[in-house]
Amino acid sequence: MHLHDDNDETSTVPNLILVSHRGPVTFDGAPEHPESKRSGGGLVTALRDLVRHTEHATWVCWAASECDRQFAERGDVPVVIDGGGMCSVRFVAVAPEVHHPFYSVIANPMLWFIQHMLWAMGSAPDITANELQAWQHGYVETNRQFATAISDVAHDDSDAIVMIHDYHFYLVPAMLRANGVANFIYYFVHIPWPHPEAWRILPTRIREAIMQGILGADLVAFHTDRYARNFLATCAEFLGLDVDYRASTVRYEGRTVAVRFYPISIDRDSLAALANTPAVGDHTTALTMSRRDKLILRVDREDPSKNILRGFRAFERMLELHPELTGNVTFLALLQPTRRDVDEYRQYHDDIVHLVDAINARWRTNAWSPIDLRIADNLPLAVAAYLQFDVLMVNAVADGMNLVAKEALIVNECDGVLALSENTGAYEELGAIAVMLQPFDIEQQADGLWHALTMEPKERRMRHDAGVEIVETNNVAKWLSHQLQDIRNLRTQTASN
Ligand code: GDG
Repeated sequence: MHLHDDNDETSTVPNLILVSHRGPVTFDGAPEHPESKRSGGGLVTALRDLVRHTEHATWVCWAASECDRQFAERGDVPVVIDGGGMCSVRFVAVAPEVHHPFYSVIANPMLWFIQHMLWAMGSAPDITANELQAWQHGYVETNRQFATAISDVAHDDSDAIVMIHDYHFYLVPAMLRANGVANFIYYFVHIPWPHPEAWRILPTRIREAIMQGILGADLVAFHTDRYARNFLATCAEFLGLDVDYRASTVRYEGRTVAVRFYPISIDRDSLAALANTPAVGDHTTALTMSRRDKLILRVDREDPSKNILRGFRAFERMLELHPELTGNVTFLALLQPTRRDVDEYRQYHDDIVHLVDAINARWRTNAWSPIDLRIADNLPLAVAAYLQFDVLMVNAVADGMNLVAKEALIVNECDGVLALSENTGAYEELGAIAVMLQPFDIEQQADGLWHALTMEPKERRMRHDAGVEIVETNNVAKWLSHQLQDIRNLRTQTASN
């Protein structure tokens, strides 16, 4: 499988029906005087860029607030996207008793943990009546409600492309077909697709439903070649389907489903604009005062897939091996709270706080604490830290892409070195310029951090410049144009068959 080299513009994007769990905004207050709050995260940012290039987009998403739920009853809401463009948002008001099992039992942790291979399988997960009910009355029901909302939009615009994002809606493509939707259906999975064995955790009928659901799409895509191949292997393993690895297609119910990979990227201009704001300036000044000579940085959601505990242990091991670093290095960890309604995530948060307390208690001096842990949602602070890190640590157990690695390289002004897990999607593009980290090997990570921290200035600069060039070349516009070009080609093929 190869990416295309053509450089199609994204300016002629057909009408889109975008589907993601989180929408571009969420509203607070009364619907007559709503206050909009921009949603965060890499996925929403990339989709907002897509909307900017589209004549007309309807974005179908979850009604996250009371105000969103009231809008859901009134119809589509026009939303202006910063930097230009507009879309209509259609909120889907899923009742809390349906949304909770959908989101907090099945999507997270069950599917997320399977796809990032996080379960400690000797003891977890247990598939009990609770999980089976959460599947039926949470995941299946939420997918059904989304499929109804999407079908309404699609029936009014049969030329529009339906683009469904992430692991929340695996059943929707087949449901759309059952509803008679004839639009082109595109499914993009933002997280890893593991080898087929990983899916054996799920009962047969559930894993088959997931595969049959996704295969309702015309095109299924991932961030990397490896995930796409794993998906094809899963189709063969669980459904016994006829898979063509060379053409990267699978035959299903008389149709050919294309399977592709498009590595997501970032938008340099919007990051540069953010880096120039007064809020980032203030954080930059404060960080310059609080940090020591060397700055190691990590920016992550507080998610077990990000491997935060082993990262701290590796940092501590480096201090043991190189005590001369005492007082001279700061490990700044900016962690965003996430999924706190899931037991595994609350436990992970507690474990992080305890470990950092223990490491700081052991190593601190009167004037220095080695780890500066900040748990907050604060993007301007993250960007301020991007500007000045010496080493960025990304040691994820598994990560679909990891946008932080790309953002931090582009923004950094100190020839910062990327220490990057080999299990991230980003490693396929940036492995050549990064110091590789093996996510389970704490000794190796300690050595890797040390190597990155003590690299000669000339080599730092060379690696950094090469990394920036890679990210600038494989930018978000290219990510979008490759997908749209393939969709155009596949639609033409489908029409002529
Ligand atoms: C999933 C996949 C895939 C950082 N601090 C704050 C904040 N950020 C932004 C970053 C970045 C985004 O959050 C994180 O994106 P990542 O890609 O690193 O990680 P996930 O959130 O796990 O994203 C991942 C991605 O989807 C896209 O496909 O790359 O593999 O797991 O853009 O700048 N955002 C806010 N506050 C912060 O404090 N709002």
